Amino acid sequence: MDYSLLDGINSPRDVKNLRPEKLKDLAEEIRMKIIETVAVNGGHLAPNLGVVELTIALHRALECPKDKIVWDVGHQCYVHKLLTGRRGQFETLRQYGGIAGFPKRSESPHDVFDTGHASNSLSVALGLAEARDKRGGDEAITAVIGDGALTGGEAFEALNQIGHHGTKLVVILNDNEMSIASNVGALSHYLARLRLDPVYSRFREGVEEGLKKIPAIGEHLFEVGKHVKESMKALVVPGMIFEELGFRYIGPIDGHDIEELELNIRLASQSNKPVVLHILTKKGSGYAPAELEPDRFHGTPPFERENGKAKKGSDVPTYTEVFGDTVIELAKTNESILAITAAMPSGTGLDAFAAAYPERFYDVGIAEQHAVTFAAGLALGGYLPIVAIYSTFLERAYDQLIQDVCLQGLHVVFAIDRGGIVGEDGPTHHGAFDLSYLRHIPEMVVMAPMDEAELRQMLYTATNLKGPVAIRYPRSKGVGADLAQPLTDLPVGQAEIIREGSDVCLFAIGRMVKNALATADLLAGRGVLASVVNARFAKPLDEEAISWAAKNHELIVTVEDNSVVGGFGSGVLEVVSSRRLKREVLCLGLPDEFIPHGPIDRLHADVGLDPKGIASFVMGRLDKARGGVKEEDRSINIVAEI
Ligand SMILES: Cc1ncc(C[n+]2csc(CCOP(=O)(O)OP(=O)(O)O)c2C)c(N)n1
Repeated sequence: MDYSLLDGINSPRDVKNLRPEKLKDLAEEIRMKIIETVAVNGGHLAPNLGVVELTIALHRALECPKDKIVWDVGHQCYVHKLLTGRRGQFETLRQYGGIAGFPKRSESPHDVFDTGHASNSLSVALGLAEARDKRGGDEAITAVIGDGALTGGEAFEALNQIGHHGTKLVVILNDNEMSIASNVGALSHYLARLRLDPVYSRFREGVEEGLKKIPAIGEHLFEVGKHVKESMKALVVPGMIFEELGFRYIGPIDGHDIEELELNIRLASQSNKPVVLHILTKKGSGYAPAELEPDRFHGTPPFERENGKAKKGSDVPTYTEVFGDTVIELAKTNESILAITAAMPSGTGLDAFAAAYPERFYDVGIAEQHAVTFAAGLALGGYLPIVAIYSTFLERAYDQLIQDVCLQGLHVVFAIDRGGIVGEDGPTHHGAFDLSYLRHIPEMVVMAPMDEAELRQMLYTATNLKGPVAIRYPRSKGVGADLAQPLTDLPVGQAEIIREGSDVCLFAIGRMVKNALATADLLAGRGVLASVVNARFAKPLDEEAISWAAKNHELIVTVEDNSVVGGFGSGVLEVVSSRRLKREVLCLGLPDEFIPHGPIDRLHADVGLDPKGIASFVMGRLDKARGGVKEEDRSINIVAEI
């Protein structure tokens, strides 16, 4: 591929210096570069292909980094990265040690805010704009938000305050009618009407003149007064919702026309009021497979560039797939089951359920807080809601978990996908905290399966309990476990001893059980006999099993793919302390820092959660306890010893 134009872009200044007739070719080169790179590294393809022209226009119209662009979610920042001095590193996108797939302030002064979670760009932009005004600055502040992210409550909260203050800033509403899947909600219908009805556009200029011309009504209308006039205007003025909230509305305009975009961004930036610039784009634009399947190419693993086909992996199902299939199986016999997603039907595996039981499925938009409280209402009304949300996004709904579900002991099942390290999406997406933020909530039962077969049993068990239940599982293929076992209830709060030794007890939870078993093999090779316990429950903890471990081993080692602070291991320490068990405990988990992006196995190895790392921690601790320190003590993760 010829990248002669892109190769000359080292900063936004070079984009400005390009002759307008060259811009289409630049857009083409950018598209090719992104397709080529994402086909190898995986990443957010379709959102980026949709904003190529927008990003070029932004960097021509604005003076970055003095002017600020805040990208909502940030998954669409690849073009921005290419145009702001990171072209040379672009091939390292999302790779270990390479540039991130999201904006990172540490990477470039052009990245204004570290993002990954949706719907917060307007709040950030307002903060920046208010700070500018207080300081007496004159930089332009622009937020770019998708129609999907606009369904998030935080965005509404910010619109409300921006309109109140009338702060000068620009909101670019990138409307492609898609969240990850098709966008949902009443606002989305409103935007669709703006898109489609040419009457709106015709009336935009000089609406009052237009109204006056309506025979018999027009003239009269303007005498009746402002109130009626405004409500009539609402019928015909595009973007009236935004106008009513205190914004100027411009649009809808073609989001793939660089010249028109540039002109309108300049215009919007000159306004003294907040402006919503509504642009229409196509997700996946310029790459046929992504245009056809924007959902699949929203975030994609590596694929064949020529035809977009997925690269063949193993046939073992993912935890997500097993969850999706099991919910369908359970719903067949349990008619009270309803399923809820917050804008992630395929990501959570609920797309198959949605197809099988459309009337029992809810996509509430990017609205995790609402999803949880909505589930509380459904539970109150006699249904059994299963709320499937990624660990990292459920952080949004912490208050709702406590107040609206657990405080009232409601039977809501939380299927928490992407628990633990997730890989290339990095720190905004790692599910590092769920065991910590769930474990201390009264009433909550918290489980984590050691394999995909146990996930099925846990889901079944959860549907038979009475109060709030959470099951957290990782983003990965299963281990190839037998999925044909009949569904049976697991005894709540009971761990499972799966290997018995006499020196060390490895007390592991979730996918770390597999690593603990491999560690036990490594330790055996060094003459150390290890027991392995599959904890199953982070709450309630199996106190008897912990007592057994304390009585029969020199050392208890807890292993979890969760922050070591306040996690499962902390719970074990609490039991050891409250039962006065007098046994040394080594807690291994994710260290008290944000973990970068990279392959899951590599990141686990970095923090010592691979079998080699765990064995090394154990040997270090045993050697110390036994007198001679033979190995370097790498136990950075120890939070306490008893
Ligand atoms: C709080 C939160 N929930 C869910 C997600 C997952 N997510 C990432 S992008 C996205 C859809 C965004 O749609 P839109 O804003 O329209 O942007 P587009 O990808 O269409 O450009 C979702 C649901 C997230 N990043 N943050």
